[in-house]
Amino acid sequence: MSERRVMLVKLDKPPGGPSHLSYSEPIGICYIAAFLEQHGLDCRLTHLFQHDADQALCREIADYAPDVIGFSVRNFNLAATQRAIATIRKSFPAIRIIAGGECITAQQWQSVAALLDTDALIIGDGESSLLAYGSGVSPDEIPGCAYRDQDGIWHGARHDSGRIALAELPMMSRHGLPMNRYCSEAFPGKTYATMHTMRGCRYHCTFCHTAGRYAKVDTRTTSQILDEVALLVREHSVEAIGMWDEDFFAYPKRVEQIAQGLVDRGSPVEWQSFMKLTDLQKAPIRQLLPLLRRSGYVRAIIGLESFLPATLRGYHKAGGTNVEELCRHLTDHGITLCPAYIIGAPHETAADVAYGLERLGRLGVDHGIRMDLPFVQFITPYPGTALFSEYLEQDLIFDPDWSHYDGEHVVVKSKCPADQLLGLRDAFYANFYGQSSESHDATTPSARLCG
Ligand code: B12
Repeated sequence: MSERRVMLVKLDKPPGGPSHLSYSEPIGICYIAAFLEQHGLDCRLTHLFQHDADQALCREIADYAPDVIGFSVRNFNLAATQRAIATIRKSFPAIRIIAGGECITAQQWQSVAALLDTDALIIGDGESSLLAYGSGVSPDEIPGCAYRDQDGIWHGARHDSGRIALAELPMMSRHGLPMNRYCSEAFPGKTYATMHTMRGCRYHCTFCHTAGRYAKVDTRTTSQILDEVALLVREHSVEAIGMWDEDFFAYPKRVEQIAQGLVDRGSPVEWQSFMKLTDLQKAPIRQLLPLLRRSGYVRAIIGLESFLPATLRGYHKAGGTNVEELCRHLTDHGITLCPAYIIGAPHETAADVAYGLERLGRLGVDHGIRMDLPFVQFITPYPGTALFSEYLEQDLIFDPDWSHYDGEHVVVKSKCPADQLLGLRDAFYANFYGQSSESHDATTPSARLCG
Protein backbone atom coordinates (compact mmCIF):
# COMPACT_ATOMS: atom_id res chain seq x y z
CA MET A 1 0.00 0.00 0.00
CA SER A 2 1.50 3.32 -1.07
CA GLU A 3 1.72 6.23 1.33
CA ARG A 4 1.41 8.76 -1.47
CA ARG A 5 -1.54 11.08 -1.60
CA VAL A 6 -2.83 12.40 -4.88
CA MET A 7 -5.24 15.31 -5.08
CA LEU A 8 -7.17 15.64 -8.35
CA VAL A 9 -8.58 19.06 -9.14
CA LYS A 10 -10.94 20.48 -11.76
CA LEU A 11 -11.72 24.18 -11.84
CA ASP A 12 -15.04 24.75 -13.54
CA LYS A 13 -17.09 27.58 -14.90
CA PRO A 14 -20.23 28.06 -12.86
CA PRO A 15 -23.37 27.28 -14.83
CA GLY A 16 -24.86 30.26 -16.58
CA GLY A 17 -24.31 32.17 -19.80
CA PRO A 18 -26.20 31.38 -22.95
CA SER A 19 -25.25 27.74 -23.27
CA HIS A 20 -23.67 26.36 -20.14
CA LEU A 21 -26.61 24.65 -18.60
CA SER A 22 -25.35 22.18 -16.06
CA TYR A 23 -22.94 21.58 -13.24
CA SER A 24 -21.87 18.01 -12.71
CA GLU A 25 -19.13 15.56 -11.81
CA PRO A 26 -15.71 16.06 -13.47
CA ILE A 27 -15.86 12.71 -15.26
CA GLY A 28 -12.19 12.38 -16.30
CA ILE A 29 -10.72 12.74 -12.81
CA CYS A 30 -13.54 10.65 -11.31
CA TYR A 31 -12.38 7.70 -13.44
CA ILE A 32 -8.74 8.35 -12.57
CA ALA A 33 -9.49 8.57 -8.83
CA ALA A 34 -11.36 5.25 -8.89
CA PHE A 35 -8.42 3.60 -10.65
CA LEU A 36 -5.82 5.02 -8.26
CA GLU A 37 -7.90 4.01 -5.23
CA GLN A 38 -8.26 0.50 -6.67
CA HIS A 39 -4.44 0.33 -6.77
CA GLY A 40 -3.97 1.53 -3.21
CA LEU A 41 -3.20 5.22 -3.70
CA ASP A 42 -4.86 7.66 -1.37
CA CYS A 43 -6.81 10.11 -3.51
CA ARG A 44 -8.98 13.20 -3.05
CA LEU A 45 -11.27 14.77 -5.65
CA THR A 46 -11.63 18.55 -5.54
CA HIS A 47 -14.16 20.28 -7.80
CA LEU A 48 -14.22 24.06 -7.49
CA PHE A 49 -15.59 27.04 -9.37
CA GLN A 50 -12.85 29.06 -11.06
CA HIS A 51 -13.61 32.45 -9.56
CA ASP A 52 -13.18 31.51 -5.90
CA ALA A 53 -10.80 28.59 -6.31
CA ASP A 54 -7.48 29.76 -4.86
CA GLN A 55 -8.36 30.11 -1.18
CA ALA A 56 -10.59 27.03 -1.14
CA LEU A 57 -7.84 25.05 -2.82
CA CYS A 58 -5.23 26.16 -0.26
CA ARG A 59 -7.54 25.08 2.56
CA GLU A 60 -8.02 21.67 0.92
CA ILE A 61 -4.27 21.26 0.41
CA ALA A 62 -3.47 22.20 4.00
CA ASP A 63 -6.08 19.72 5.17
CA TYR A 64 -5.11 16.81 2.91
CA ALA A 65 -1.33 17.35 2.49
CA PRO A 66 -1.00 15.72 -0.94
CA ASP A 67 2.34 14.68 -2.47
CA VAL A 68 1.01 15.19 -6.00
CA ILE A 69 -1.71 17.49 -7.34
CA GLY A 70 -3.19 16.69 -10.74
CA PHE A 71 -5.19 19.37 -12.56
CA SER A 72 -7.77 18.51 -15.18
CA VAL A 73 -7.56 21.14 -17.88
CA ARG A 74 -9.61 22.27 -20.81
CA ASN A 75 -8.97 25.43 -22.77
CA PHE A 76 -11.44 27.48 -20.85
CA ASN A 77 -9.94 26.71 -17.43
CA LEU A 78 -6.28 27.14 -18.41
CA ALA A 79 -6.07 30.70 -17.04
CA ALA A 80 -7.70 29.75 -13.72
CA THR A 81 -5.46 26.69 -13.46
CA GLN A 82 -2.42 28.84 -14.16
CA ARG A 83 -3.35 31.17 -11.27
CA ALA A 84 -4.01 28.25 -8.91
CA ILE A 85 -0.66 26.65 -9.72
CA ALA A 86 1.16 29.93 -9.08
CA THR A 87 -0.45 30.10 -5.62
CA ILE A 88 0.47 26.50 -4.83
CA ARG A 89 4.08 27.02 -5.93
CA LYS A 90 4.36 29.88 -3.44
CA SER A 91 2.61 28.27 -0.48
CA PHE A 92 3.40 24.57 -0.96
CA PRO A 93 6.68 24.38 -2.95
CA ALA A 94 7.33 20.69 -2.23
CA ILE A 95 4.21 19.40 -3.97
CA ARG A 96 4.65 17.94 -7.45
CA ILE A 97 2.13 19.26 -9.96
CA ILE A 98 0.88 17.46 -13.03
CA ALA A 99 -1.92 18.18 -15.50
CA GLY A 100 -3.96 16.19 -17.99
CA GLY A 101 -7.11 16.65 -20.03
CA GLU A 102 -8.26 16.47 -23.58
CA CYS A 103 -6.66 19.77 -24.68
CA ILE A 104 -3.22 18.28 -23.94
CA THR A 105 -2.60 16.41 -27.16
CA ALA A 106 0.51 15.04 -28.82
CA GLN A 107 0.53 18.10 -31.12
CA GLN A 108 -0.23 20.74 -28.53
CA TRP A 109 1.37 19.77 -25.23
CA GLN A 110 4.19 22.32 -25.62
CA SER A 111 1.68 25.19 -25.74
CA VAL A 112 0.16 23.99 -22.48
CA ALA A 113 3.63 23.49 -20.96
CA ALA A 114 4.40 27.13 -21.79
CA LEU A 115 1.29 28.26 -19.91
CA LEU A 116 1.25 26.02 -16.84
CA ASP A 117 4.08 25.75 -14.32
CA THR A 118 3.70 21.99 -13.90
CA ASP A 119 6.32 19.27 -13.44
CA ALA A 120 4.66 17.00 -15.99
CA LEU A 121 1.75 16.71 -18.43
CA ILE A 122 -0.14 13.57 -19.44
CA ILE A 123 -1.22 13.15 -23.05
CA GLY A 124 -4.30 10.97 -23.51
CA ASP A 125 -6.15 8.84 -20.97
CA GLY A 126 -4.77 9.43 -17.50
CA GLU A 127 -5.54 6.30 -15.49
CA SER A 128 -2.40 4.20 -15.91
CA SER A 129 -0.01 7.13 -16.44
CA LEU A 130 -1.06 8.91 -13.27
CA LEU A 131 -0.95 5.66 -11.33
CA ALA A 132 2.68 5.30 -12.41
CA TYR A 133 3.50 8.96 -11.68
CA GLY A 134 1.78 8.88 -8.29
CA SER A 135 3.60 5.65 -7.45
CA GLY A 136 6.97 7.29 -8.06
CA VAL A 137 7.87 5.78 -11.46
CA SER A 138 10.41 7.97 -13.25
CA PRO A 139 8.53 10.22 -15.74
CA ASP A 140 10.73 9.21 -18.66
CA GLU A 141 9.41 5.66 -18.27
CA ILE A 142 5.74 6.63 -18.21
CA PRO A 143 3.82 6.35 -21.49
CA GLY A 144 2.13 9.61 -22.41
CA CYS A 145 4.15 11.65 -19.91
CA ALA A 146 5.90 14.87 -20.99
CA TYR A 147 8.03 16.19 -18.13
CA ARG A 148 10.42 18.89 -17.05
CA ASP A 149 13.83 17.82 -15.76
CA GLN A 150 15.80 19.39 -12.88
CA ASP A 151 17.26 21.99 -15.26
CA GLY A 152 13.80 23.02 -16.34
CA ILE A 153 14.08 21.43 -19.80
CA TRP A 154 10.90 19.81 -21.14
CA HIS A 155 11.01 16.31 -22.64
CA GLY A 156 8.22 15.01 -24.87
CA ALA A 157 6.31 11.84 -24.23
CA ARG A 158 7.66 8.82 -26.07
CA HIS A 159 4.23 7.26 -26.64
CA ASP A 160 0.59 8.04 -26.06
CA SER A 161 -0.60 6.98 -22.62
CA GLY A 162 -1.72 3.39 -22.15
CA ARG A 163 -5.35 2.60 -22.85
CA ILE A 164 -7.35 0.35 -20.58
CA ALA A 165 -10.54 -1.36 -21.74
CA LEU A 166 -13.38 0.64 -20.22
CA ALA A 167 -15.05 -2.47 -18.76
CA GLU A 168 -11.81 -3.14 -16.83
CA LEU A 169 -11.96 0.19 -15.05
CA PRO A 170 -13.79 0.56 -11.76
CA MET A 171 -16.92 2.72 -11.60
CA MET A 172 -16.00 6.43 -11.47
CA SER A 173 -15.38 7.64 -7.94
CA ARG A 174 -17.56 10.42 -6.55
CA HIS A 175 -16.05 10.59 -3.06
CA GLY A 176 -16.11 14.05 -1.58
CA LEU A 177 -17.86 15.67 -4.53
CA PRO A 178 -20.73 18.09 -3.89
CA MET A 179 -23.28 15.60 -5.26
CA ASN A 180 -26.24 17.42 -3.75
CA ARG A 181 -25.30 20.61 -5.64
CA TYR A 182 -25.08 19.09 -9.10
CA CYS A 183 -27.94 20.12 -11.31
CA SER A 184 -29.11 20.59 -14.85
CA GLU A 185 -31.46 23.05 -16.41
CA ALA A 186 -32.83 20.07 -18.31
CA PHE A 187 -34.16 18.65 -15.02
CA PRO A 188 -35.12 21.63 -12.87
CA GLY A 189 -35.54 20.77 -9.20
CA LYS A 190 -34.22 17.23 -9.58
CA THR A 191 -31.08 15.77 -8.04
CA TYR A 192 -28.77 15.18 -10.96
CA ALA A 193 -25.70 13.13 -11.87
CA THR A 194 -23.75 12.31 -15.00
CA MET A 195 -22.37 9.07 -16.36
CA HIS A 196 -19.93 8.35 -19.16
CA THR A 197 -19.99 4.74 -20.30
CA MET A 198 -18.24 4.81 -23.66
CA ARG A 199 -15.02 6.14 -25.15
CA GLY A 200 -14.80 6.91 -28.84
CA CYS A 201 -17.15 7.79 -31.68
CA ARG A 202 -17.88 6.32 -35.12
CA TYR A 203 -17.77 9.71 -36.79
CA HIS A 204 -14.90 12.08 -37.56
CA CYS A 205 -16.35 15.58 -37.30
CA THR A 206 -13.42 17.95 -37.68
CA PHE A 207 -14.38 20.13 -34.68
CA CYS A 208 -14.26 17.26 -32.20
CA HIS A 209 -11.43 15.35 -30.57
CA THR A 210 -13.13 12.12 -29.82
CA ALA A 211 -12.70 10.01 -32.95
CA GLY A 212 -9.05 11.05 -33.24
CA ARG A 213 -8.39 9.88 -29.68
CA TYR A 214 -9.82 6.38 -29.86
CA ALA A 215 -9.41 3.83 -32.64
CA LYS A 216 -12.68 2.11 -31.79
CA VAL A 217 -15.74 2.71 -29.69
CA ASP A 218 -15.26 0.97 -26.36
CA THR A 219 -18.00 0.59 -23.76
CA ARG A 220 -18.72 -0.46 -20.21
CA THR A 221 -20.94 -3.50 -19.79
CA THR A 222 -24.70 -3.18 -19.40
CA SER A 223 -24.58 -4.57 -15.86
CA GLN A 224 -21.88 -2.05 -14.88
CA ILE A 225 -24.10 0.73 -16.23
CA LEU A 226 -27.22 -0.49 -14.45
CA ASP A 227 -25.25 -0.94 -11.21
CA GLU A 228 -24.01 2.64 -11.46
CA VAL A 229 -27.55 3.96 -11.95
CA ALA A 230 -28.69 1.90 -8.93
CA LEU A 231 -25.83 3.26 -6.80
CA LEU A 232 -26.61 6.85 -7.79
CA VAL A 233 -30.24 6.37 -6.78
CA ARG A 234 -29.43 4.49 -3.57
CA GLU A 235 -26.52 6.56 -2.26
CA HIS A 236 -27.20 9.99 -3.71
CA SER A 237 -30.98 9.97 -4.22
CA VAL A 238 -30.38 10.88 -7.86
CA GLU A 239 -33.56 11.52 -9.87
CA ALA A 240 -32.09 12.47 -13.25
CA ILE A 241 -29.02 11.42 -15.21
CA GLY A 242 -27.13 12.86 -18.18
CA MET A 243 -25.58 9.91 -20.03
CA TRP A 244 -22.80 11.80 -21.75
CA ASP A 245 -21.44 9.17 -24.17
CA GLU A 246 -20.46 10.88 -27.40
CA ASP A 247 -21.94 8.07 -29.54
CA PHE A 248 -24.49 6.53 -27.22
CA PHE A 249 -26.40 4.78 -30.03
CA ALA A 250 -23.35 3.22 -31.70
CA TYR A 251 -24.47 -0.27 -30.62
CA PRO A 252 -28.32 -0.51 -30.72
CA LYS A 253 -28.33 -3.86 -28.89
CA ARG A 254 -26.52 -2.23 -25.97
CA VAL A 255 -29.05 0.62 -25.90
CA GLU A 256 -31.89 -1.90 -25.86
CA GLN A 257 -30.32 -3.81 -22.97
CA ILE A 258 -29.78 -0.65 -20.95
CA ALA A 259 -33.34 0.56 -21.55
CA GLN A 260 -34.85 -2.86 -20.81
CA GLY A 261 -32.70 -3.15 -17.68
CA LEU A 262 -34.00 0.20 -16.46
CA VAL A 263 -37.62 -0.78 -17.19
CA ASP A 264 -37.08 -4.05 -15.26
CA ARG A 265 -35.85 -1.97 -12.32
CA GLY A 266 -38.95 0.24 -12.39
CA SER A 267 -37.46 3.08 -14.49
CA PRO A 268 -35.83 4.70 -11.45
CA VAL A 269 -34.57 7.92 -13.11
CA GLU A 270 -35.30 10.34 -15.91
CA TRP A 271 -32.39 10.46 -18.30
CA GLN A 272 -31.02 12.03 -21.46
CA SER A 273 -28.19 11.33 -23.87
CA PHE A 274 -26.54 12.56 -27.02
CA MET A 275 -28.03 11.18 -30.24
CA LYS A 276 -26.94 11.58 -33.86
CA LEU A 277 -29.47 12.67 -36.44
CA THR A 278 -28.24 9.72 -38.52
CA ASP A 279 -29.30 7.36 -35.69
CA LEU A 280 -32.89 8.39 -36.34
CA GLN A 281 -32.53 7.33 -39.97
CA LYS A 282 -32.16 3.74 -38.80
CA ALA A 283 -35.29 1.67 -38.28
CA PRO A 284 -33.78 -0.47 -35.45
CA ILE A 285 -33.11 2.67 -33.45
CA ARG A 286 -36.50 4.22 -34.18
CA GLN A 287 -38.05 0.96 -32.97
CA LEU A 288 -36.28 1.44 -29.64
CA LEU A 289 -37.91 4.80 -28.94
CA PRO A 290 -41.01 3.44 -27.12
CA LEU A 291 -38.85 1.25 -24.86
CA LEU A 292 -36.45 4.11 -24.26
CA ARG A 293 -39.31 6.40 -23.24
CA ARG A 294 -40.68 3.76 -20.84
CA SER A 295 -37.23 3.47 -19.29
CA GLY A 296 -37.29 7.16 -18.33
CA TYR A 297 -35.53 8.55 -21.40
CA VAL A 298 -36.88 12.07 -21.85
CA ARG A 299 -34.44 14.05 -23.96
CA ALA A 300 -32.13 13.54 -26.94
CA ILE A 301 -29.40 16.11 -27.45
CA ILE A 302 -28.71 16.18 -31.17
CA GLY A 303 -25.87 18.10 -32.79
CA LEU A 304 -27.70 19.31 -35.88
CA GLU A 305 -24.76 21.75 -36.21
CA SER A 306 -26.07 23.41 -39.38
CA PHE A 307 -28.80 23.45 -42.00
CA LEU A 308 -26.24 24.55 -44.59
CA PRO A 309 -24.85 21.66 -46.67
CA ALA A 310 -21.54 23.47 -47.33
CA THR A 311 -21.01 24.00 -43.61
CA LEU A 312 -21.75 20.35 -42.79
CA ARG A 313 -19.38 19.22 -45.53
CA GLY A 314 -16.69 21.51 -44.13
CA TYR A 315 -17.02 19.82 -40.71
CA HIS A 316 -17.22 16.29 -42.20
CA LYS A 317 -20.53 16.05 -40.38
CA ALA A 318 -23.00 13.42 -41.49
CA GLY A 319 -26.74 14.15 -41.54
CA GLY A 320 -28.46 17.35 -42.50
CA THR A 321 -31.29 15.99 -44.63
CA ASN A 322 -34.92 15.41 -43.53
CA VAL A 323 -34.09 17.10 -40.24
CA GLU A 324 -37.67 18.01 -39.40
CA GLU A 325 -39.05 14.63 -40.46
CA LEU A 326 -36.48 12.72 -38.42
CA CYS A 327 -36.87 14.85 -35.30
CA ARG A 328 -40.64 14.30 -35.41
CA HIS A 329 -40.02 10.66 -34.45
CA LEU A 330 -38.83 11.85 -31.06
CA THR A 331 -41.93 13.96 -30.46
CA ASP A 332 -44.16 11.07 -31.55
CA HIS A 333 -42.68 9.04 -28.69
CA GLY A 334 -42.78 11.76 -26.05
CA ILE A 335 -39.04 12.50 -26.22
CA THR A 336 -37.86 16.11 -26.22
CA LEU A 337 -35.28 17.34 -28.71
CA CYS A 338 -32.44 19.50 -27.44
CA PRO A 339 -30.75 20.71 -30.64
CA ALA A 340 -27.18 21.96 -30.78
CA TYR A 341 -26.34 24.33 -33.61
CA ILE A 342 -23.07 25.95 -34.73
CA ILE A 343 -22.78 29.33 -36.45
CA GLY A 344 -19.89 31.38 -37.79
CA ALA A 345 -18.08 29.08 -40.23
CA PRO A 346 -15.70 31.17 -42.37
CA HIS A 347 -17.87 31.08 -45.51
CA GLU A 348 -21.17 31.84 -43.72
CA THR A 349 -22.74 35.21 -44.43
CA ALA A 350 -25.12 36.98 -42.05
CA ALA A 351 -27.97 35.82 -44.31
CA ASP A 352 -26.82 32.19 -44.01
CA VAL A 353 -26.67 32.41 -40.23
CA ALA A 354 -30.05 34.13 -40.02
CA TYR A 355 -31.60 31.47 -42.28
CA GLY A 356 -30.24 28.63 -40.10
CA LEU A 357 -31.35 30.15 -36.82
CA GLU A 358 -34.77 30.99 -38.22
CA ARG A 359 -35.23 27.37 -39.34
CA LEU A 360 -33.99 26.12 -35.98
CA GLY A 361 -36.53 28.26 -34.15
CA ARG A 362 -39.31 26.98 -36.39
CA LEU A 363 -38.80 23.31 -35.56
CA GLY A 364 -41.37 23.67 -32.80
CA VAL A 365 -43.69 26.29 -34.24
CA ASP A 366 -44.01 24.96 -37.79
CA HIS A 367 -43.34 21.27 -37.34
CA GLY A 368 -44.78 20.55 -33.92
CA ILE A 369 -41.48 19.19 -32.68
CA ARG A 370 -41.20 19.20 -28.93
CA MET A 371 -37.92 20.95 -28.24
CA ASP A 372 -36.22 22.76 -25.40
CA LEU A 373 -32.87 24.24 -24.45
CA PRO A 374 -31.59 24.84 -27.98
CA PHE A 375 -27.87 25.35 -27.80
CA VAL A 376 -26.20 27.78 -30.24
CA GLN A 377 -22.41 27.90 -30.31
CA PHE A 378 -19.83 29.73 -32.40
CA ILE A 379 -17.57 27.43 -34.36
CA THR A 380 -14.49 26.82 -32.25
CA PRO A 381 -11.31 25.17 -33.53
CA TYR A 382 -10.33 23.36 -30.33
CA PRO A 383 -6.56 22.84 -30.29
CA GLY A 384 -5.63 19.34 -31.38
CA THR A 385 -8.66 18.92 -33.66
CA ALA A 386 -8.48 18.68 -37.45
CA LEU A 387 -10.34 21.98 -37.63
CA PHE A 388 -7.66 23.70 -35.58
CA SER A 389 -4.90 22.66 -38.02
CA GLU A 390 -7.06 23.57 -41.01
CA TYR A 391 -8.02 27.04 -39.77
CA LEU A 392 -4.51 27.76 -38.52
CA GLU A 393 -3.07 26.91 -41.92
CA GLN A 394 -5.61 29.14 -43.65
CA ASP A 395 -5.08 31.98 -41.15
CA LEU A 396 -8.74 31.90 -40.15
CA ILE A 397 -8.24 32.22 -36.38
CA PHE A 398 -8.15 35.81 -35.08
CA ASP A 399 -8.23 35.14 -31.32
CA PRO A 400 -5.26 33.09 -30.09
CA ASP A 401 -6.38 33.17 -26.42
CA TRP A 402 -7.40 29.59 -25.74
CA SER A 403 -9.32 30.55 -22.63
CA HIS A 404 -11.91 31.99 -25.02
CA TYR A 405 -12.37 28.63 -26.72
CA ASP A 406 -15.67 27.55 -25.22
CA GLY A 407 -18.21 27.99 -28.01
CA GLU A 408 -19.39 31.25 -26.46
CA HIS A 409 -16.69 33.53 -27.91
CA VAL A 410 -16.18 34.26 -31.60
CA VAL A 411 -12.57 33.31 -32.39
CA VAL A 412 -12.76 32.56 -36.13
CA LYS A 413 -12.86 34.97 -39.08
CA SER A 414 -16.19 34.66 -40.86
CA LYS A 415 -18.03 36.49 -43.64
CA CYS A 416 -20.53 37.24 -40.89
CA PRO A 417 -18.70 39.72 -38.60
CA ALA A 418 -18.33 38.84 -34.90
CA ASP A 419 -20.74 41.52 -33.65
CA GLN A 420 -23.43 40.30 -36.03
CA LEU A 421 -22.88 36.72 -34.97
CA LEU A 422 -23.32 37.68 -31.33
CA GLY A 423 -26.39 39.74 -32.19
CA LEU A 424 -27.97 36.91 -34.19
CA ARG A 425 -27.32 34.39 -31.42
CA ASP A 426 -28.74 36.68 -28.73
CA ALA A 427 -31.76 37.51 -30.88
CA PHE A 428 -32.37 33.81 -31.37
CA TYR A 429 -32.38 33.17 -27.62
CA ALA A 430 -34.50 36.23 -26.89
CA ASN A 431 -36.99 35.12 -29.50
CA PHE A 432 -37.04 31.50 -28.36
CA TYR A 433 -37.44 32.21 -24.67
CA GLY A 434 -39.55 35.32 -25.12
CA GLN A 435 -38.38 38.79 -24.13
CA SER A 436 -40.11 38.65 -20.77
CA SER A 437 -38.84 35.24 -19.66
CA GLU A 438 -35.70 34.89 -17.57
CA SER A 439 -33.14 35.39 -20.27
CA HIS A 440 -30.06 33.25 -20.53
CA ASP A 441 -27.62 35.06 -18.35
CA ALA A 442 -26.17 34.28 -14.95
CA THR A 443 -29.66 34.04 -13.51
CA THR A 444 -30.71 30.97 -15.47
CA PRO A 445 -32.67 28.41 -13.45
CA SER A 446 -29.57 26.22 -13.27
CA ALA A 447 -27.47 28.99 -11.75
CA ARG A 448 -30.07 29.49 -9.04
CA LEU A 449 -30.53 25.76 -8.49
CA CYS A 450 -26.82 25.31 -7.97
CA GLY A 451 -26.61 28.17 -5.54
C1 B12 B 1 -19.47 14.89 -21.63
C2 B12 B 1 -18.99 16.22 -22.13
C3 B12 B 1 -19.56 17.36 -21.58
C4 B12 B 1 -20.58 17.34 -20.46
C5 B12 B 1 -19.83 17.58 -19.13
C6 B12 B 1 -19.74 16.33 -18.38
C7 B12 B 1 -18.89 16.52 -17.16
N1 B12 B 1 -19.53 16.54 -16.06
O1 B12 B 1 -17.67 16.64 -17.26
C8 B12 B 1 -21.39 18.59 -20.78
C9 B12 B 1 -22.42 18.28 -21.83
C10 B12 B 1 -22.08 19.25 -19.59
C11 B12 B 1 -20.30 19.43 -21.41
C12 B12 B 1 -20.27 20.78 -21.36
C13 B12 B 1 -19.27 21.51 -21.98
N2 B12 B 1 -18.35 21.07 -22.82
CO1 B12 B 1 -18.01 19.24 -23.09
N3 B12 B 1 -17.60 17.44 -23.58
C14 B12 B 1 -18.01 16.32 -23.11
C15 B12 B 1 -17.37 15.16 -23.87
C16 B12 B 1 -18.39 14.69 -24.90
C17 B12 B 1 -16.87 14.00 -23.03
C18 B12 B 1 -15.96 14.43 -21.89
C19 B12 B 1 -15.73 13.29 -20.98
O2 B12 B 1 -16.22 13.26 -19.89
N4 B12 B 1 -15.00 12.30 -21.43
C20 B12 B 1 -14.70 11.11 -20.66
C21 B12 B 1 -13.49 11.31 -19.77
C22 B12 B 1 -13.13 10.01 -19.11
O3 B12 B 1 -12.44 11.74 -20.62
P1 B12 B 1 -11.62 13.09 -20.34
O4 B12 B 1 -12.45 14.10 -19.68
O5 B12 B 1 -10.90 13.48 -21.56
O6 B12 B 1 -10.54 12.58 -19.25
C23 B12 B 1 -9.49 11.69 -19.58
C24 B12 B 1 -8.21 12.38 -20.12
O7 B12 B 1 -8.44 13.63 -20.72
C25 B12 B 1 -7.30 12.45 -18.96
N5 B12 B 1 -7.43 13.53 -17.98
C26 B12 B 1 -8.43 14.37 -17.71
N6 B12 B 1 -8.15 15.13 -16.65
C27 B12 B 1 -6.94 14.75 -16.19
C28 B12 B 1 -6.18 15.20 -15.12
C29 B12 B 1 -4.94 14.61 -14.89
C30 B12 B 1 -4.12 15.08 -13.73
C31 B12 B 1 -4.46 13.58 -15.74
C32 B12 B 1 -3.14 12.98 -15.51
C33 B12 B 1 -5.22 13.14 -16.82
C34 B12 B 1 -6.46 13.73 -17.03
O8 B12 B 1 -7.62 11.25 -18.27
C35 B12 B 1 -9.05 11.11 -18.26
C36 B12 B 1 -9.43 9.68 -18.07
O9 B12 B 1 -8.87 8.85 -19.05
C37 B12 B 1 -16.14 15.89 -24.51
C38 B12 B 1 -15.60 15.27 -25.77
C39 B12 B 1 -14.21 14.73 -25.53
N7 B12 B 1 -13.68 14.14 -26.52
O10 B12 B 1 -13.60 14.86 -24.47
C40 B12 B 1 -16.66 17.31 -24.66
C41 B12 B 1 -15.67 18.45 -24.52
C42 B12 B 1 -14.71 18.16 -23.40
N8 B12 B 1 -16.53 19.64 -24.14
C43 B12 B 1 -16.15 20.70 -24.66
C44 B12 B 1 -16.77 21.96 -24.42
C45 B12 B 1 -16.26 23.12 -25.21
C46 B12 B 1 -17.80 22.09 -23.50
C47 B12 B 1 -18.53 23.37 -23.11
C48 B12 B 1 -17.67 24.60 -22.94
C49 B12 B 1 -19.63 23.59 -24.12
C50 B12 B 1 -20.32 24.90 -23.91
N9 B12 B 1 -20.19 25.79 -24.86
O11 B12 B 1 -20.97 25.10 -22.91
C51 B12 B 1 -19.18 22.97 -21.78
C52 B12 B 1 -18.28 23.29 -20.59
C53 B12 B 1 -18.60 22.48 -19.38
C54 B12 B 1 -17.51 22.48 -18.33
N10 B12 B 1 -17.59 23.36 -17.37
O12 B12 B 1 -16.58 21.69 -18.41
C55 B12 B 1 -14.95 20.52 -25.55
C56 B12 B 1 -13.70 21.00 -24.83
C57 B12 B 1 -12.72 21.60 -25.76
C58 B12 B 1 -11.51 22.06 -25.05
N11 B12 B 1 -10.40 21.67 -25.59
O13 B12 B 1 -11.56 22.76 -24.07
C59 B12 B 1 -14.97 18.97 -25.83
C60 B12 B 1 -13.60 18.34 -26.05
C61 B12 B 1 -15.86 18.71 -27.06
C62 B12 B 1 -15.22 19.14 -28.37
N12 B12 B 1 -15.75 20.14 -28.97
O14 B12 B 1 -14.30 18.57 -28.88
N13 B12 B 1 -19.35 18.63 -21.98
